[in-house]
Amino acid sequence: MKATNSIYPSRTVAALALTLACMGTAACTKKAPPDAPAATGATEPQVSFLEPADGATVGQKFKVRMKVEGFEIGPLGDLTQGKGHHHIVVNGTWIKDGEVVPTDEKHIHFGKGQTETELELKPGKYSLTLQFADGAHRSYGEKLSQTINVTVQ
Ligand SMILES: [Cu+2]
Repeated sequence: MKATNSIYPSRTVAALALTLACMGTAACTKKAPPDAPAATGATEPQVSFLEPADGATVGQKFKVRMKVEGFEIGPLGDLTQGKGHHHIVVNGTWIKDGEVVPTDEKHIHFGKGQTETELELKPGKYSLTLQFADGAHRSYGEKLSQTINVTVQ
């Protein structure tokens, strides 16, 4: 015997259908799980801009946040391999492994171990390169760099 549904008022059936539809929608729009941690052992050392995002449009004064993974922030003069400090290169490029990062308007050193700063730039398009280098400002090369582009308004 079947058709026991017929004993329910049609409104209940409609409500049930709606519930199922909602569940379906919820399942479809469910956010992807956050990035799983790297499953392959040790993380490759790397640097990255936490802020601004690549391609971002920012004001003439904007905050920059820098991150290093696998290497440590160290004081100037500490030449331990794997330690160093951040640099930002404005409209330049990463510095070859072992070369000293210049000190000029385009190359900003964060020798106090800063991981945050505020930049002030005139309106225009810029590339910003984050470059990690040791306690004597000797670059750790391209692998410890990241370049992003921003538009300053
Ligand atoms: Cu430096």
